[in-house]
Amino acid sequence: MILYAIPVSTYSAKVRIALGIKDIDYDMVPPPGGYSSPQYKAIVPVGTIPGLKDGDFVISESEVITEYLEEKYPDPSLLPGNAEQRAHQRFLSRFHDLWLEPHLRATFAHVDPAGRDEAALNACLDRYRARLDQMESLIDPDPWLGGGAIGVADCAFPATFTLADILLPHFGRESRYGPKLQAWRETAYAHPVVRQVTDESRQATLQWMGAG
Ligand SMILES: N[C@@H](CCC(=O)N[C@@H](CS)C(=O)NCC(=O)O)C(=O)O
Repeated sequence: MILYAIPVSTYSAKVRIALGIKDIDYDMVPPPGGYSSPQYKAIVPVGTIPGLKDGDFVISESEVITEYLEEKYPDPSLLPGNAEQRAHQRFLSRFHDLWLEPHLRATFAHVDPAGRDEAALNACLDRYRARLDQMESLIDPDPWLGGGAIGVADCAFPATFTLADILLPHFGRESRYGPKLQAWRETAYAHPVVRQVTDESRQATLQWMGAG
Protein backbone atom coordinates (compact mmCIF):
# COMPACT_ATOMS: atom_id res chain seq x y z
CA MET A 1 0.00 0.00 0.00
CA ILE A 2 1.32 3.46 -0.92
CA LEU A 3 0.12 6.62 0.79
CA TYR A 4 0.95 9.74 -1.20
CA ALA A 5 1.47 12.25 1.55
CA ILE A 6 3.86 14.73 3.12
CA PRO A 7 4.40 15.24 6.86
CA VAL A 8 3.12 18.84 6.87
CA SER A 9 -0.30 17.83 5.48
CA THR A 10 -3.03 17.68 8.14
CA TYR A 11 -5.37 15.54 6.03
CA SER A 12 -2.53 13.10 5.37
CA ALA A 13 -1.88 12.96 9.13
CA LYS A 14 -5.50 11.94 9.68
CA VAL A 15 -5.07 8.93 7.38
CA ARG A 16 -1.64 8.11 8.81
CA ILE A 17 -3.12 7.94 12.30
CA ALA A 18 -5.88 5.63 11.02
CA LEU A 19 -3.29 3.39 9.31
CA GLY A 20 -1.19 3.33 12.47
CA ILE A 21 -4.13 2.44 14.74
CA LYS A 22 -5.05 -0.38 12.40
CA ASP A 23 -1.39 -1.43 12.21
CA ILE A 24 -1.44 -1.49 8.42
CA ASP A 25 1.91 -1.51 6.61
CA TYR A 26 2.33 1.25 4.04
CA ASP A 27 4.96 3.31 2.31
CA MET A 28 4.61 7.05 2.60
CA VAL A 29 5.68 8.60 -0.70
CA PRO A 30 5.65 12.32 -1.58
CA PRO A 31 3.43 13.01 -4.61
CA PRO A 32 5.70 12.70 -7.69
CA GLY A 33 6.16 16.20 -9.11
CA GLY A 34 4.30 17.69 -6.13
CA TYR A 35 0.58 17.73 -5.47
CA SER A 36 -1.54 19.05 -8.32
CA SER A 37 1.28 18.28 -10.80
CA PRO A 38 0.46 16.50 -14.08
CA GLN A 39 2.79 13.69 -12.98
CA TYR A 40 0.86 13.13 -9.74
CA LYS A 41 -2.53 13.60 -11.45
CA ALA A 42 -1.59 10.70 -13.74
CA ILE A 43 -1.74 8.56 -10.58
CA VAL A 44 -4.29 10.39 -8.41
CA PRO A 45 -6.56 12.27 -10.84
CA VAL A 46 -7.74 15.05 -8.48
CA GLY A 47 -4.11 15.79 -7.52
CA THR A 48 -4.71 16.17 -3.77
CA ILE A 49 -2.92 14.51 -0.89
CA PRO A 50 -3.51 12.16 0.77
CA GLY A 51 -3.93 9.64 -2.03
CA LEU A 52 -3.93 5.91 -1.46
CA LYS A 53 -2.76 3.21 -3.90
CA ASP A 54 -3.71 -0.31 -2.82
CA GLY A 55 -2.52 -2.61 -5.60
CA ASP A 56 -4.23 -1.26 -8.73
CA PHE A 57 -6.86 0.60 -6.76
CA VAL A 58 -6.37 4.34 -6.25
CA ILE A 59 -8.53 6.60 -4.10
CA SER A 60 -8.25 10.09 -2.65
CA GLU A 61 -10.11 12.23 -0.09
CA SER A 62 -9.07 11.52 3.48
CA GLU A 63 -12.58 10.67 4.71
CA VAL A 64 -13.09 8.19 1.89
CA ILE A 65 -9.68 6.62 2.43
CA THR A 66 -10.42 6.21 6.13
CA GLU A 67 -13.79 4.59 5.38
CA TYR A 68 -12.12 2.30 2.83
CA LEU A 69 -9.57 1.23 5.45
CA GLU A 70 -12.36 0.71 7.97
CA GLU A 71 -14.22 -1.61 5.57
CA LYS A 72 -11.14 -3.50 4.45
CA TYR A 73 -9.49 -3.75 7.86
CA PRO A 74 -12.40 -3.64 10.33
CA ASP A 75 -10.34 -4.68 13.35
CA PRO A 76 -9.74 -2.57 15.38
CA SER A 77 -12.75 -0.51 14.38
CA LEU A 78 -12.45 3.25 14.10
CA LEU A 79 -16.24 3.51 14.10
CA PRO A 80 -17.26 1.69 17.27
CA GLY A 81 -20.66 1.93 18.94
CA ASN A 82 -24.26 2.09 17.78
CA ALA A 83 -25.67 4.01 14.79
CA GLU A 84 -26.00 7.25 16.77
CA GLN A 85 -22.45 7.06 18.14
CA ARG A 86 -21.06 6.27 14.69
CA ALA A 87 -22.98 9.18 13.16
CA HIS A 88 -21.58 11.52 15.83
CA GLN A 89 -18.02 10.40 15.02
CA ARG A 90 -18.62 11.04 11.32
CA PHE A 91 -20.19 14.41 12.11
CA LEU A 92 -17.17 15.54 14.13
CA SER A 93 -14.79 14.43 11.40
CA ARG A 94 -16.81 16.40 8.81
CA PHE A 95 -16.95 19.35 11.20
CA HIS A 96 -13.16 19.28 11.19
CA ASP A 97 -12.86 19.06 7.40
CA LEU A 98 -15.57 21.53 6.42
CA TRP A 99 -15.94 24.04 9.24
CA LEU A 100 -12.75 24.19 11.32
CA GLU A 101 -9.55 23.34 9.42
CA PRO A 102 -10.30 25.50 6.33
CA HIS A 103 -10.11 28.68 8.45
CA LEU A 104 -6.65 27.71 9.66
CA ARG A 105 -5.55 26.77 6.14
CA ALA A 106 -6.69 30.18 4.91
CA THR A 107 -4.03 31.79 7.13
CA PHE A 108 -1.18 30.12 5.19
CA ALA A 109 -1.17 32.99 2.70
CA HIS A 110 -0.31 35.37 5.56
CA VAL A 111 2.58 33.49 7.20
CA ASP A 112 5.10 35.78 5.55
CA PRO A 113 4.60 39.29 7.03
CA ALA A 114 5.67 40.78 3.70
CA GLY A 115 2.56 39.54 1.92
CA ARG A 116 0.16 39.80 4.86
CA ASP A 117 -3.33 41.27 4.66
CA GLU A 118 -4.09 41.97 8.35
CA ALA A 119 -7.85 42.33 7.90
CA ALA A 120 -8.17 39.10 5.93
CA LEU A 121 -5.89 37.27 8.36
CA ASN A 122 -7.86 38.45 11.41
CA ALA A 123 -11.11 37.35 9.79
CA CYS A 124 -9.69 33.82 9.28
CA LEU A 125 -8.37 33.69 12.84
CA ASP A 126 -11.70 34.88 14.28
CA ARG A 127 -13.60 32.26 12.30
CA TYR A 128 -11.20 29.53 13.44
CA ARG A 129 -11.59 30.67 17.09
CA ALA A 130 -15.40 30.70 16.83
CA ARG A 131 -15.50 27.15 15.45
CA LEU A 132 -13.05 25.92 18.07
CA ASP A 133 -15.18 27.45 20.83
CA GLN A 134 -18.24 25.87 19.27
CA MET A 135 -16.54 22.49 19.31
CA GLU A 136 -16.46 22.54 23.11
CA SER A 137 -20.26 22.28 23.10
CA LEU A 138 -20.26 19.49 20.50
CA ILE A 139 -18.12 17.01 22.39
CA ASP A 140 -18.19 14.99 25.57
CA PRO A 141 -14.91 13.04 25.55
CA ASP A 142 -14.84 9.82 27.57
CA PRO A 143 -11.84 9.87 27.11
CA TRP A 144 -11.99 9.69 23.25
CA LEU A 145 -14.48 11.69 21.23
CA GLY A 146 -16.66 8.62 20.61
CA GLY A 147 -16.21 7.00 24.03
CA GLY A 148 -13.84 4.30 25.24
CA ALA A 149 -11.86 3.69 22.03
CA ILE A 150 -10.08 5.87 19.49
CA GLY A 151 -12.21 6.56 16.40
CA VAL A 152 -12.30 8.45 13.11
CA ALA A 153 -12.99 11.81 14.76
CA ASP A 154 -9.95 11.37 17.00
CA CYS A 155 -7.79 10.91 13.88
CA ALA A 156 -8.92 14.18 12.30
CA PHE A 157 -8.04 16.85 14.85
CA PRO A 158 -4.54 16.14 16.29
CA ALA A 159 -2.41 17.45 13.41
CA THR A 160 -4.67 20.46 12.94
CA PHE A 161 -4.21 21.42 16.58
CA THR A 162 -0.45 20.86 16.28
CA LEU A 163 -0.47 23.26 13.34
CA ALA A 164 -2.67 25.76 15.21
CA ASP A 165 -0.33 25.66 18.21
CA ILE A 166 2.43 26.91 15.89
CA LEU A 167 0.46 29.28 13.67
CA LEU A 168 -1.67 31.09 16.25
CA PRO A 169 1.30 32.35 18.35
CA HIS A 170 3.06 33.23 15.09
CA PHE A 171 0.12 35.58 14.39
CA GLY A 172 0.10 36.92 17.96
CA ARG A 173 -2.93 34.88 19.05
CA GLU A 174 -3.18 32.56 22.02
CA SER A 175 -3.73 28.87 21.26
CA ARG A 176 -6.14 27.86 24.03
CA TYR A 177 -8.65 25.09 24.48
CA GLY A 178 -11.73 24.65 26.63
CA PRO A 179 -11.61 22.07 29.45
CA LYS A 180 -13.21 19.25 27.44
CA LEU A 181 -10.94 19.75 24.45
CA GLN A 182 -7.92 20.08 26.72
CA ALA A 183 -8.77 16.76 28.43
CA TRP A 184 -9.18 15.10 25.04
CA ARG A 185 -5.86 16.55 23.85
CA GLU A 186 -4.06 14.99 26.80
CA THR A 187 -5.53 11.59 25.92
CA ALA A 188 -4.83 11.96 22.20
CA TYR A 189 -1.23 13.18 22.37
CA ALA A 190 -0.36 10.45 24.88
CA HIS A 191 -1.26 7.81 22.28
CA PRO A 192 1.97 6.57 20.60
CA VAL A 193 0.57 6.65 17.05
CA VAL A 194 -0.87 10.15 17.46
CA ARG A 195 2.31 11.35 19.11
CA GLN A 196 4.57 10.02 16.35
CA VAL A 197 2.50 11.47 13.51
CA THR A 198 2.04 14.86 15.18
CA ASP A 199 5.73 15.06 16.15
CA GLU A 200 6.58 14.67 12.45
CA SER A 201 3.93 17.25 11.52
CA ARG A 202 5.32 19.73 14.05
CA GLN A 203 8.90 19.35 12.79
CA ALA A 204 7.83 19.66 9.16
CA THR A 205 5.68 22.71 9.90
CA LEU A 206 8.48 24.46 11.78
CA GLN A 207 10.82 23.73 8.90
CA TRP A 208 8.25 25.04 6.41
CA MET A 209 7.97 28.26 8.40
CA GLY A 210 11.75 28.59 8.48
CA ALA A 211 11.91 28.24 12.26
CA GLY A 212 13.09 24.68 12.59
N1 LIG B 1 -10.70 17.23 1.14
C1 LIG B 1 -9.34 16.77 0.96
C2 LIG B 1 -8.42 17.89 1.35
C3 LIG B 1 -6.97 17.52 1.17
C4 LIG B 1 -6.13 18.75 0.87
O1 LIG B 1 -6.59 19.88 0.85
N2 LIG B 1 -4.86 18.50 0.64
C5 LIG B 1 -3.99 19.55 0.22
C6 LIG B 1 -2.65 19.42 0.88
S1 LIG B 1 -2.78 19.37 2.65
C7 LIG B 1 -3.83 19.42 -1.27
O2 LIG B 1 -3.62 18.32 -1.75
N3 LIG B 1 -3.97 20.50 -2.02
C8 LIG B 1 -3.85 20.42 -3.44
C9 LIG B 1 -4.37 21.64 -4.12
O3 LIG B 1 -4.73 22.59 -3.41
O4 LIG B 1 -4.42 21.63 -5.35
C10 LIG B 1 -9.08 15.53 1.81
O5 LIG B 1 -9.74 15.37 2.85
O6 LIG B 1 -8.25 14.68 1.42
